[in-house]
Amino acid sequence: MLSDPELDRFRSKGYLVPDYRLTAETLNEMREAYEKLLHDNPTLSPDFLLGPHLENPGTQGVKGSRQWLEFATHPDLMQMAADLIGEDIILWGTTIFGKPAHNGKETPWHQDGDYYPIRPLETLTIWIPLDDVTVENGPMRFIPGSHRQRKIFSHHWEENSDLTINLVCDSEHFDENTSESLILKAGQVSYHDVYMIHGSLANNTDHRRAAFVVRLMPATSHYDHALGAEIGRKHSAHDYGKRPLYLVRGRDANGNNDLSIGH
Ligand SMILES: O=C(O)CCC(=O)C(=O)O
Repeated sequence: MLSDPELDRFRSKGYLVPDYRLTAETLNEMREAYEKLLHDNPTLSPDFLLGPHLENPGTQGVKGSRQWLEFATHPDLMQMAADLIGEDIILWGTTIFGKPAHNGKETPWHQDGDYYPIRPLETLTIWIPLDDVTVENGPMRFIPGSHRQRKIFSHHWEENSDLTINLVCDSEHFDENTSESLILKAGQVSYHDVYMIHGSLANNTDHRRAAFVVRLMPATSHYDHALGAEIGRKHSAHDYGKRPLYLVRGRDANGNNDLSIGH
């Protein structure tokens, strides 16, 4: 599905907004599912909802639905993912960054991979806005090319309740002035590499900017649940020892992925 120039762009910049948009029908289904998710989880902050595709609630206690697994594995999205990371694919996570109107929190500059128990470290993220993204309502911002060294740079912990996550990439590793913002229509999608430095500003507008995020890894890598549990104990992070893996395409090419844990 992806053209050669699109593949080249992904390799050189570390992210790609393909020439593609989900249908209005799919988008409406996602928006309805999101309303239901918010309704079913009234006590949780919509800024960061972990694992909406899971029916067994994790540490955050999100009451999710399998419908999100269906959205995440939409055949077009999977085909583009296969063009980028190969035919063997495991889905290991989803999140919704809801950025509600008026007080949608900032996501500070970071790389995704810092805590991931995946060796070799690989993950392709699909970022799917449910609302139009404008300059004002907290678009994703990428530092193009920051993925090229295949390195996780140093991060520090910032205790600040106005942030969606608290691990922040140290500023000496990038120049914010080189950042590119994703101004997208709802239903467009973006793919980014695990080493990409990225973030998004707060949303103080009258309009929500929710985005559904899908984490995929090439099944040539190993999602190590034991390492995930260790990381989880150290950082009280996000169920990494119990995450169910979904082989969504091809085979477990690595051979060590446990596809039974957490289901
Ligand atoms: O949606 C956002 O504002 C942040 C998303 C993000 O950091 C990610 O998808 O890795």
